[in-house]
Amino acid sequence: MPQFFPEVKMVKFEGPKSRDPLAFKHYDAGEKVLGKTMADHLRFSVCYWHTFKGLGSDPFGPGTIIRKYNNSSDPMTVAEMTLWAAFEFFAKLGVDYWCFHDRDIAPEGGTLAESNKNLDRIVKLARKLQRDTGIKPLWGTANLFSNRRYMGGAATNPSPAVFAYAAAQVKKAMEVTQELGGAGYVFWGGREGYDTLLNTDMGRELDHLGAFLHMAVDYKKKIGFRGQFYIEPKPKEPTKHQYDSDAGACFAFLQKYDLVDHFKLNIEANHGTLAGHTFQHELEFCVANGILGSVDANRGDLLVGWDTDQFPTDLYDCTLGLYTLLQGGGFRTGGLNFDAKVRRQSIDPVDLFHAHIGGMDTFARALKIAARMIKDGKFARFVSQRYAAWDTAFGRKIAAGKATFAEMEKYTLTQGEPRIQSGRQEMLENMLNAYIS
Ligand code: XUL
Ligand code: CO
Repeated sequence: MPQFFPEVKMVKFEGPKSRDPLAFKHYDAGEKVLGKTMADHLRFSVCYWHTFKGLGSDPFGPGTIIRKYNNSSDPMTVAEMTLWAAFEFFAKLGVDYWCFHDRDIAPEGGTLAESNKNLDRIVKLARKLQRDTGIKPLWGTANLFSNRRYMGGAATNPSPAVFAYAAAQVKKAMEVTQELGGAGYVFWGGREGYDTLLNTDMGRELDHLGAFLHMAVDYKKKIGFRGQFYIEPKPKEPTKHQYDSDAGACFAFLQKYDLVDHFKLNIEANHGTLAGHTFQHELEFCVANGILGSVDANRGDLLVGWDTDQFPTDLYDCTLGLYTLLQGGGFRTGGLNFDAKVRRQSIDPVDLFHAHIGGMDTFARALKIAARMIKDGKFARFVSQRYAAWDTAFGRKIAAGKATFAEMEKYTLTQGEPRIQSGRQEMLENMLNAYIS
């Protein structure tokens, strides 16, 4: 088979002093941190859609990137060559996982049956390449947002026929993910939302989305798929208002429709910031509510208000994210999937390597820093001291729901003005800086 990335050999760990831009300075897959290898903590995954199908198009112009594996007029030949290129890339980078949408890996045909046939052909090749390399899907998903039939949503479309098409597509995508040994399956609400309430029945659409996800849960049981289901929050784009807008909205939805036992969340950093939260906030909310599943690792741009999907290079954000994640017990089925794309001017294949190496090194550094923060326990001690009064008999009684307003009044009348304490934010931020430098 042709080599699609001949300019890059296997990417190796060379340590912080290395000057080779195509070597890891911090990510050493086998190095143990808090008793687990870096590879097991971080569970890196490459996403198929941006890395192999993204060619740099934006609303102002078509793609700028020309790839050798795209060089055929037959879509199935392109699909096969792209898959070969992808596995060469995964292996050279040294990741264990990949993520895909059904329509990323195989072209959509004229009918559902034809699309399924295309998918089956490509999945056969994917199985072979997975066997050769030992690389598996972190998760699979279905593209329910590109085709024009989904312009008004998939599960929340005003037409039940579109709902049915989407369900059929998810059925097949789940089967394929199972066949490839995927550790999970993601539901990102592509166009599940609205552009104007003048044409939208929100209550009905939410009920339909609930019904759709129950059908998926039933089918999962039926075929014995053991992967974890995830919902991926995003507040806007493509619609003005996406229903799964943030972790809080997803949790409320899952509770209302009695789906909490079947789903965890896939938190994407740039979606969190679009929702007006930090990456760490979204993760912390998930940890606090037992719904942390997986991460789409990327970042936005401070000055740009859309989903720029840039590679994660911000050491602060990644450190704080991993600090929360590690305290929440780390990944089980999930991992760090680079849902990120190179910029429009990064037109060379080698740019894909620079991008991923940078993201992996940033998270590896963040992992080591977060592990030191946890080992030292300074931040955790500060927090537990801040809440120490809740560990007295008085505090415990309130927290257990056994106290009354009348008792609170009596306590306050006898004790008088509460003693308050500094939050010490600046001191804590200085402490954090000392770890990061
Ligand atoms: C879109 C997005 C998706 C999901 C998978 O913003 O993040 O690529 O991750 O459908
Ligand atoms: Co994503």
